[in-house]
Amino acid sequence: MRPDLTELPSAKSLADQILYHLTHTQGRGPEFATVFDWRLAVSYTIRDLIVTPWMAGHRASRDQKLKRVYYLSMEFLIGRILEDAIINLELEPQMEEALSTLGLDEHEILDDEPDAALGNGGLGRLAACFMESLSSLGVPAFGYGIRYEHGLFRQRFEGGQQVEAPEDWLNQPHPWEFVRIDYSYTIGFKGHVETVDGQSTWLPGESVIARAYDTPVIGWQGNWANTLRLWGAQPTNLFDLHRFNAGDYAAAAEPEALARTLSRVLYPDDTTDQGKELRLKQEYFLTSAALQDIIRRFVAEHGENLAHLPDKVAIQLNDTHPAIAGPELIRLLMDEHGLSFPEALDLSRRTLNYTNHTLLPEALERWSTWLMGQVLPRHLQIIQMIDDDHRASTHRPAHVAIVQHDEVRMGELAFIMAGKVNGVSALHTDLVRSTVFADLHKLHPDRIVNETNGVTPRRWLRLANPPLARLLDQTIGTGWTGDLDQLDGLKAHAADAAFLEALRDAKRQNKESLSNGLLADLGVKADPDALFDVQVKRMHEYKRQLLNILETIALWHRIHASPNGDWVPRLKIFGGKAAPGYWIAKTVIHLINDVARTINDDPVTSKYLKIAYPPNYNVSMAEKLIPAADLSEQISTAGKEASGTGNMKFTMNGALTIGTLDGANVEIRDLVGPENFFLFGLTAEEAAQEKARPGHARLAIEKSEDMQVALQLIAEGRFGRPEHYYALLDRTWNDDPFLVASDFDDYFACQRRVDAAYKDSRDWDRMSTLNIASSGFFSSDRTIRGYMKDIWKVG
Ligand code: CR6
Repeated sequence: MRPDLTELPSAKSLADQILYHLTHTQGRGPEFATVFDWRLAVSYTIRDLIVTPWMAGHRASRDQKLKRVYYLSMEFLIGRILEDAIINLELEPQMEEALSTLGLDEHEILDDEPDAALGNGGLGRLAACFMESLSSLGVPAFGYGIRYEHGLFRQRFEGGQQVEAPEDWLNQPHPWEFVRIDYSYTIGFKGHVETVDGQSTWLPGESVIARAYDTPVIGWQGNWANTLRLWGAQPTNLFDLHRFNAGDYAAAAEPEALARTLSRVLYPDDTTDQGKELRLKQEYFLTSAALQDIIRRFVAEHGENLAHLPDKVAIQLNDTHPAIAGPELIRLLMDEHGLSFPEALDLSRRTLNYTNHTLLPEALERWSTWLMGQVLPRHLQIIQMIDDDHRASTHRPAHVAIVQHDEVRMGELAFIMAGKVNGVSALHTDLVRSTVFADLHKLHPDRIVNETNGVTPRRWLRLANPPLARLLDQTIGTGWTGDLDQLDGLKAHAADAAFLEALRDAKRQNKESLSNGLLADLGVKADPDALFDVQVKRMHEYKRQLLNILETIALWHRIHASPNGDWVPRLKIFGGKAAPGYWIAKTVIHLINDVARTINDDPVTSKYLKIAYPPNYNVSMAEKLIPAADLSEQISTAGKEASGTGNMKFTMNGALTIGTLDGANVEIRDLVGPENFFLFGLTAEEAAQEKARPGHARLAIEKSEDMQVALQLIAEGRFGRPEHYYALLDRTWNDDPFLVASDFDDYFACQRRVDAAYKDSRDWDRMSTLNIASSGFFSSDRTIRGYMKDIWKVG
C-alpha cells in the first residue's frame, strides 16, 4: 500500500521532528516561538514526509519512460496546503496528539496559513482539484502556472461597498516550495524576425528569465506526489550599473522592476481581461517557459527525435489563456529544433488539447493583430501559417478564420491546434458543439468531447466536514475517500432513523461552528435551527445574486404583512468578490449589504429572516460555509454557467439544491433524482427565446407583484440611498440580459416549496442522504480518468 511510508510516524516522532525544525530550520527555541514559527516547523515536518514519494515518483516516471501529463493554467487556486497534506498522509490522529503534547492549539496553527489564492474562481480551483487527483491516481504529471506575488485581492466592505486591497501571501516564507535556479528559461518579447534562406529567426527586443518554483502535491494515502511548477519572473540584467553610478537609483532599478511585473499580480477578472499587453505577456511567459521545460525533459529522457513527442507528452490548455502554446510549440520545433512546418504542426496538434470553460462571448479571448505583432511578431507569422493551412486543408467558410477583422481569435486558434477539445459538463459540451464552435465542429466532428468537472473529496469532504466524514466512515467504511462511488452504499440507510438522526447531528455541528464564527466576525446572530441558504461564488450578473436578494426582499415584505404566519426561519448567506471594474456586480454587493443592515435589525421579521455576507470569500471560507449549508443556490440563467463546481461540493456535503437546468446542475439532478432537487426557471432553449422577445423584462415584472414590490422598496430608499440603485433598477426594467424577471415568480414559488420541505425534517434528511449518496460521480478522480482515456491516452 504505502511503499515509502510503511511505517507511519508516531505522535512522538512527529513531535520530535517539529521541535527539530523549530530549532534548526526556524532558529527558534520553543519558549520564544510564535504561532508562525510553529506552523513552519509543522509544515517542514510534513514536507519531509512528502519528499520521499515525490522523488520516487519522479525516478519511476523517468526510468520507465512514462508518458506525462502537463496541465497549463494561468490559475491554481490551491488554498491552504498543510491540513490537506496531513489528511492525505493519514496523519491526523498522530498530528493532533503531537501538537497537544507540545501544548499547541491545532486550529490556531492551521488557521495561520495564508490561502494560496492564485486564481479567481472555479477554473483555478478546478486546476487545484485536478492536481490532487492526478497525484491520488499516480499519474505522472506537472502543473505549470505563474508564481504571482499577489494573488486575488482581499475584499472588505466599507459602507456596504466592496473595497479591494492587495493580497500579500509571499510577504512571509512559503514553506512548501523549492526554488530551482537551474531550471531557468529566457522568454523573449517584441523585436523582429529575420528570414535567411527560408529559415526564420526571431530576435526579441526584450527578455526576462522564468525561474521554476516547485511545490509537491501529495495524493491520497501518500503514495505519489506530482509537481506544481510555478514560474517567477527574473530580470536578465539585475540593474543598470551605469545609471546607478550616475546616482539615478530609481532608473537603475527599472529593468528589475519591469521584469518582475510579469509575475507580480493575478488579473482579478474571471471572464474578461482582454486587450492588455501585460496579460498577453503573462500568458506567453507561462506558456513558453512550460514548453521549453517540457521539451528539455523530453530530450533528456528520450533523445533528440522529437517525432515521438506525442507518445510521451500530453498537454492540456486550461481555457484559451495558454492558447499561444500552439504557435509557440511550432516555433520551438521549427525555428529551434529544425523541423519543417508540416511536421511541427502535426506534432503540436497531436500533443496539445484544449478545455473550453465558458460560452460567454466576451470571455473568448481576442488580441488585436497590432498588439500581437508588436509583442510576439514571430507568433503572428506562425498563426497566419496555421490559418492558411487550415483554410487549404478544410475548405472552411471565411468566418471560421483565426485572424478576422484585425483580431486573433484565441478560441479558434486553440481549437484548430488541439487534438481534443472538451467542454466541462454535458450541457456545456452540447452548446460548444452547437453554438460557439458549430462551424469548427462540422469540420472536425470527432474533436469535441465532454469531461464533466469534479472536485476532490479529500479536501471537500474529509477535510472540510469532519463530522460527516466520521459518520460516513462508521456507516460505509473509509473506502469512499479514495473511491467516491462507494457513497452509493448510503442509499441503504436513507430510511434508517438512527442514521438520519446522526446526519442531522453532523450538519448541526457544522451550523453551530459557523454561527459562532458569524457572530464573532460580523456580529450576526444566527439561529442554528434556521434553514441555512447559501450562495457563494464570484459576483457575476449571469449567476444572478440579484434574483436571490430580490426574492429575499419580497419574502421580507410578505413576512411583514403577516408576522404571525408559519414562516420557516432562514439565514441567507452570500459570499463572493466582484472584479474591481465590474460596476453591476459591485452594485449588487452594495444592495445585499444594504438590505442585510435593514432587515437584520427588524424586530418584526428578524426571527425569521437574516442575511450574512462575510467579506473576502476564499477557499478556506468555502471549507466552512459549504458543510453548514442546508440549501445550495445554483440559480444562473440556463445556458450561461458552463459547469459549476461549487454545486458539486454542496451536494456532496448534503445540501439540497435550488437551481436551474444549467451546467452540471442538470447532471446533479439526474443523479440525485428530480424529486430530491428544487428545480425552477427557463431551460437554456427557452431562455434564448425569451431573450429575443422584445420588452421581456417589463412584461415579466408587470405580471409579478412580488418582484414589483421588491423593486419598489429599493426605489423608495428603504434599504439605503436609492440613487445608488437607479442604474441597476433601470437595467432590470429595461434590459435584464440575464432574465431575472422572467424567472422571478417561479423562483419565489420554488423557495416556498423549499420552506415546506424543510418543515418535514425527517424527509429533508432523507433527501439530503440521497444527495450525498449520489454524488460519487462528482469526484475529480472520475474526471481525471475521463481525460486519461479520452484525451491524454495515458494509464
Ligand atoms: N468561471 C465557468 O464559468 C466552471 C469553471 C471550471 C468557469 C464555471 O462554470 O465550473 O470555469 N469558466 O470549469 C471560466 O473561468 C472561463 C469559471 O470558473
